[in-house]
Amino acid sequence: MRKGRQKGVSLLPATLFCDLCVPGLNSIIEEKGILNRKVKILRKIKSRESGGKRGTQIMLKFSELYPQANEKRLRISLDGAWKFRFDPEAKGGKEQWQNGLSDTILMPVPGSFADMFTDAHSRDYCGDFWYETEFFLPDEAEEKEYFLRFGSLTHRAVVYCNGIEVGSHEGGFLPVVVPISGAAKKGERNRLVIKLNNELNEESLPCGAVHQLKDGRKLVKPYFDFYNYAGIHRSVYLVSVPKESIEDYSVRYELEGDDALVHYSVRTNGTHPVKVELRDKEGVLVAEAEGSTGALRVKNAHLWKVRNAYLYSISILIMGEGKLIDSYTEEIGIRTVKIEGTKILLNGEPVYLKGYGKHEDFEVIGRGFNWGVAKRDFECMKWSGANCFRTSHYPYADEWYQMADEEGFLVIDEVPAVGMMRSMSNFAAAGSGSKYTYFFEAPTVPKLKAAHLQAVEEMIARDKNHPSVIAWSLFNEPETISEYAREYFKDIFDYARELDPEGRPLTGALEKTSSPEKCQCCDLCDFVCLNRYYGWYISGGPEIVDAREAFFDEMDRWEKRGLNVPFVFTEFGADTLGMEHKLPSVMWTQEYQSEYMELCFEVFDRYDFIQGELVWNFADFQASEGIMRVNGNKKGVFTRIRQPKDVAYRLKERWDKI
Ligand code: GCB
Repeated sequence: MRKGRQKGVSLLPATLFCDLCVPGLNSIIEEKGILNRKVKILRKIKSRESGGKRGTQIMLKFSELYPQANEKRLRISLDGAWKFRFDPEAKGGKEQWQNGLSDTILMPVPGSFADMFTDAHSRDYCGDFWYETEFFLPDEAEEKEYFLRFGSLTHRAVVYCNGIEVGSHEGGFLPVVVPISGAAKKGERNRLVIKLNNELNEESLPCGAVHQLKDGRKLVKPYFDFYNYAGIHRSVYLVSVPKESIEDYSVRYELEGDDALVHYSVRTNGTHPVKVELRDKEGVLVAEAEGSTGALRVKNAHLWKVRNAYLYSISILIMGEGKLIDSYTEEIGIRTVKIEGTKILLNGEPVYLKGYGKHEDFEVIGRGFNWGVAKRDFECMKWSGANCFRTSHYPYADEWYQMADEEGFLVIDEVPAVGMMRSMSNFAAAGSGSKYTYFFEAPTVPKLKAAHLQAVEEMIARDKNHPSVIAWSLFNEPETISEYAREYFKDIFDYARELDPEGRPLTGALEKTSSPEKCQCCDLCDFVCLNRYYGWYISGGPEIVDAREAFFDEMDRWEKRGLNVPFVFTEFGADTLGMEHKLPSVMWTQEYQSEYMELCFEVFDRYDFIQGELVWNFADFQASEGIMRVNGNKKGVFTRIRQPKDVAYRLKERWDKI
């Protein structure tokens, strides 16, 4: 065993954690091998039926269930001020910083480090950086398994407990769960050190590059249009679960007249029987069943509806010798999602999506999760009459989905597959269709694809039980017109279809080069999402009349292609400075943003197959510096501090009526 490796956990080798989703994944980099291997793994784990007609219970090594405290489980927050240190020379490993950091500063967790600083070098730091804190491991009487659960670690991390490596993870937008039972000491304070890295490359998601500056510093060059915030962005929990525990569950719904069937499937790591109970909002038991798979019949079911959510709570119990061994309780909503022809059906009723593409982005905290900001965002979205948002361009913190469940919001959940075009200004290239590279032909693709499959798997594992999640978005604006792209995405879509127990619709956001004539991937999508900027990147200002023509022309061509699926605009927008006014309008003014929207509305209202409009963006957000951006992207309907621009009132007027 290598020095520093966790003792007594030979069953949990170091590779285990990077290979968290599919054991051995990281070592499989030969492209063809990846999917075959994954499919094989799926077959293996299919032995436990998911209780649904489609979908497989995902066999992540560690439970993705959101941590909770109850009579059998412990959940202790480690959020607060941690120690922090940059490591520009990448000497931390050699100097054994995992045993404790010196010369540290304080850094809030959760939060991005960038905007905490007042100097540019620190803000724009690129490379390794370290965090440290301590935690006390209670000496519980019962034998337990102990884990640390990070909502995310951006973009890659190695976790050490008392100097021992307990896990590592690639990908900055999904939970990282590491076992610490073998490394942490009960009844004592334990040292937790994490090495992070925020570099971008073409083998992991999102894509980008690193540029060497003349003074020796590294500068990150995202191939996407949002600031490359990094750090510990989400809450960190110390978790204990009984030795025999509930690892995962999934649900799927069937409506039968006024009743509903909740098909469930539970995965435990033991042999004791499982019991499932369903309670209504008042806490009244409405159905119960025994067995790790089964169905609960709910008489006169209250359905989870758009902006009118009804949540039941599902309790899963493992019982043994008349005693409770483990339990897990969560809120779920009974609803179905289906695509039929050009309609999106929720509980069998057509729904038109109104809302936003968003970002996790705010002053000072960057991409750090904050309940107050999330609350304000939901209030602003509700005020404007919205019912939906896309988690552009990565899965958000768990708590966003919990709030969406509660508020009856529909979520298009997106993997961090963004920047898949080798360009520093993708957003502009994408809008005009001017730049184009055969990204999926590169030698980096096999590794990238492995990372992509892993992210899809982790996202579906984490979010599958949220009623708010109505669809999975598997990409944002990649090249989709080559045969390579088709081959690449076919595998990604097939894999996602296998994984979701509910078989939710799959989609991805297409940029303009993905035209009706050339796109090779739109038929993989259950509904097509378009990002279009006619009147902004194309024919803006005085040329808006040409934009109108071109926009109608493209939509006529989509109609001709006859895909017979719903289309949703996942992006349309115009940069607008919150203080700028001009009569008559010019680009960047409030007046122009409103005129631009009228053009879009005219197009949306003409075609029946258009079933949704998600404006880009909910709020102004930080992006990399450049001549295209004025201290960030200003396409927000709200300013970065969440105050409405003029156009917000126009959207409200329109959406309140739809
Ligand atoms: C896009 C991208 C988005 C950008 C947006 C823009 O097409 O998907 O990430 O921020 O355009 O504002 O240019």
